[in-house]
Parts: sequence; C-alpha cells; structure tokens
Amino acid sequence: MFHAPIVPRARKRSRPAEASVTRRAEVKFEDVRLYLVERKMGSSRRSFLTELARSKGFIVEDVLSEAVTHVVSEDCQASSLWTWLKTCGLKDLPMMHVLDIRWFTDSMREGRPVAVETRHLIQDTLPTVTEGTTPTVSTVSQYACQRRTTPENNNKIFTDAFEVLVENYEFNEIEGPCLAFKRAASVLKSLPSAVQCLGATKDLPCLGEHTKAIMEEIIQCGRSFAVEKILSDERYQTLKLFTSVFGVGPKTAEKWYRRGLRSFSHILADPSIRLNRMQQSGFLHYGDISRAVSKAEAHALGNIIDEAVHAITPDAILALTGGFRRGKEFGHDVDFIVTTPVLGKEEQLLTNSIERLKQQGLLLYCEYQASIFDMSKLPTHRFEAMDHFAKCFLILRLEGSQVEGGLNSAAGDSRGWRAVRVDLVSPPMDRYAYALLGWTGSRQFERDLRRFAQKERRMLLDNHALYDKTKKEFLAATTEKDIFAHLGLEYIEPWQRNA
Ligand code: DCT
Ligand code: MG
Repeated sequence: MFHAPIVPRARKRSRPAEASVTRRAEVKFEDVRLYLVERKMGSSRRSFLTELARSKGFIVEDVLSEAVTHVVSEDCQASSLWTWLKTCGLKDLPMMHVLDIRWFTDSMREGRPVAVETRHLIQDTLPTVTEGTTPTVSTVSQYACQRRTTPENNNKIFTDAFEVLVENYEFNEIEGPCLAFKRAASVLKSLPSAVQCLGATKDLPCLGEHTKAIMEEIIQCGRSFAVEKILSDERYQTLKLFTSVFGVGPKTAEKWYRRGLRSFSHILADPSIRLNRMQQSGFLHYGDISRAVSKAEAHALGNIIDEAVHAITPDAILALTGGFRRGKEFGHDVDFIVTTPVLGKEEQLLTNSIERLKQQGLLLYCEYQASIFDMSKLPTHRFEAMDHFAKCFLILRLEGSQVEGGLNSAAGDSRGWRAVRVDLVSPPMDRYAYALLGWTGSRQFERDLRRFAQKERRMLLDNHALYDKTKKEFLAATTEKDIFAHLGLEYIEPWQRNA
C-alpha cells in the first residue's frame, strides 16, 4: 500500500473572485462553473445566455480561469477551439469539460446541469472534419466506471510507457499531465485489441496531443525516446528504487536523494538516518516483499486468515479484495476485509485475529491503525488518502507447503517460506458494501467513480458512504450493486474494474 503515492490529490481550484460572478438568483450548483466562449457565439448572445443560466442558479464565470469546470462553445471546429484553449495557459485544462452548446441547452431545459455525455464533448483528438466526411461519435466513456476493463491488457506496450511518465510526474509533483496520462493508460487498457495505428484512436476520450505523440513514436520505432530518457535518468532511478521499500514514500526518497544517497547500502551505512519500524521491516524483508505475490499464494493466505478470523468469531465475514478480487494473477500484497454482523465488534475481531497470527508465529510485522470512523463527521468533501476504518498493514510468514504448486520464490532460495505483505481492513457491517467497493479498486476505477458521482450526479462517494447533495441524505447499501444502482451506473463486475 505504500509503494507509491496513493490517491489523487484533490483538485486545487482557486476560489474565483466573487466580484466576477454576478448573482442574479440563488446559486444552486456550487460545483459547476461555466464559461461561455464568445468566439462564434458573439457577445450579445453570450450575454443573453449568461443571464439565462444565472437566472436558473448556475454560476457563469466572465473570465476563463482554473475555477471553470465546464467550457461551453458554439464553435463546432474542435481544432480551432482547442488551439485557442491551449494558448490560455490553463493547468487544469485536462480536467475541464469542453462542451458543445447542446449540453448547455439541455441543462437550461432541465433546470440543472445534465450528465455530460460523449455526444456533448468537443474533443481535441478529433481530426479536422473535411467536407463530405462525418465525424464518428465515441462510444467509449471518459469515466473508467462506465468501461469494462479485464486483467488482460492488449496495449501494454503503450500503458507501460505511460506509467513511467506518470511515475516521473509524481516524483516531480506535476499533477495535470500526470492525471492525463493515467486516464489515457486506463482508456487503452479497456480496449478489446491492440492499437496498431494512430487513426484507430481518433474517437477515444482522454487521449491528448502529448499522449498521441508518444504513441506515434512507439508505433513507428517500438519505443519512446522521452520514456527512455526518463528510464536512464539517475534521479528517476534512485527515487524508484527508494520508494520500492515498504514504508518509504516519495518525500523520504527525495530527502535521501538530496543528501546524495544513491543506493540501499548508502542509506544503511548513513549514521544520521533513523529508519522507522516500518522501513526497518521493509529493508529486512526487501527481497521477499518486492517480489510479486501469486494467486496461489494469495489463496493460501486466505486460508490462514480465514482460520484466524473464525477461530475466535464463528460468524465473522471475510472477503478477498484488491487486485486479486479483480482476477489478477499477481499482486504486490493481498488485501482482505474482515467484519462481523455484530455492529461495534469489528475492531475487536481484527485485534483478536492479529493476536492469533502472532501466537502461530506468522506475524513478522504489524502496523495497527485503530478506527477513527465517525458517521457524524460525514460527508467529507475532500477525498482522503486513507479511510477511517480499523486496519492493519502486515508482513506474514507463508510456508511453501501451504501453497498449491509452491512458492513464487527467487531462484536458489531453499528456505521453504517467504514473507508477504497483507492488508486487513475492518469496517462496521453497515459500511461493508462501501468498503468492499473502495478496496476492490483499481485506483483509477475508484477515482472515476468518485468523479462521476460528483460531476454527473451531485453525490459524494468514498469508502464509507454515498451522500446525495440534492436530497441531502446518505444512501444505504448492503451490496455493491446497490451502490451502482444509486449512481445510475450499469453494474461492473470486479474483474471488469482493472482500469
Ligand atoms: N485503496 C483505498 N485507499 C487507499 C489505498 C488503497 O481505498 N488508501 C484501495 C484501492 C485499491 C485497493 O484499495 C487495494 O490497494 P492496493 O493493494 O495498493 O492495490 P491493488 O489494486 O490490490 O494492486 P496490487 O496488486 O499492487 O496490490
Ligand atoms: Mg493489493
């Protein structure tokens, strides 16, 4: 869980100067900020539409700034509109909806911001439409939670390259392009076949010019020079190495890099560095826990946890979650949810289970975090890195004899056991569906579920709850299907969430 920065940072949106918003009526839609593009629309029509929208409770910004969420244009020439938008120096441009006037008129008719559909989007990826040709409309959603993504990735050659760029942007804290490449990789992962030529991507969402340039290089040369440059960069290599240690995040890695440290032996030999308990275990078990966990190993761990959980609480509920629930063959850890039908007893169940593993001599490391869950503090508008349920981050000892087909060990390793990272989270039973949905991932799937909920449904989703801002109420759910139904989304099976 600690191998990489965990969550998308909440979008930084500077509050616009209140003076720039003339409020004719009460603002009804705080999260939607429109900007009407004057080009092609003309100034008098723009003023008219501005007043109309404001009278219906919409915020319309006079100036195009990072505060804007929806750019509306009557300019049907996508290329000239995008050329202009890109000269405006907006860092958050990839996050904005750039929409056709039809979205605006639909919203005025409904008296609320309607869901953004593909037909509303003015995409910067569309080729210039010449006379006699008709642009085709994308059927792939911009939201990962409206796509089905199996573990089979037909575009690994591109997504591996994008993941290097993403990591490098994360190390340099450059958010816009980082998110853009994450979204692009996610779209490519959902495709049923490999992209062979750039023309095949013309109707896909989330692929911008930069993304396409990298893809073009890979199609032409089999590799991207920009990516190769990063891979051979000393800073990138060092930060990648350091953050591969359990308990070392990008901040610590950067600090060590700045001190001139370049290898594990440098770190371990530096008397001024005090490793915390987690990092000490990270170094101690580095060989084991940096090696992938197989499905058979995850299954064996499931049996061990099952025994530990039920030994004390016969009616305990245990569910495999994370990547293995999504059908992945390998993972960096194994994630489980444990709970009990008796509300309030879940935390004790977790501590008892840990104690049991300890008595069995299987507990190599345990970081326990008590619950700070408080329903009265919800909903939270800003998504936090971690949910508030009781949880523990473990390193467990796994015997080869318990694994069908044996351990995924390094060549020549004759110990007969290995260390494996395991996470257990223990939500109260009435939060189970939300915790299961959140912990099943993938991260991009979760990110887009939250974005979809907020932007399209005026709802707030996290691992604890779903809150409807229009009705001002929490929505109850006992299964994941209930949550998809509340969001008005088709149900996506766990193995289709590998976005
Ligand atoms: N998750 C979450 N909140 C966090 C971290 C993770 O809700 N702070 C969710 C998203 C994915 C899931 O938990 C499991 O996380 P990981 O184990 O990091 O990811 P994974 O998909 O299981 O992938 P891996 O194979 O690397 O373990
Ligand atoms: Mg996992």
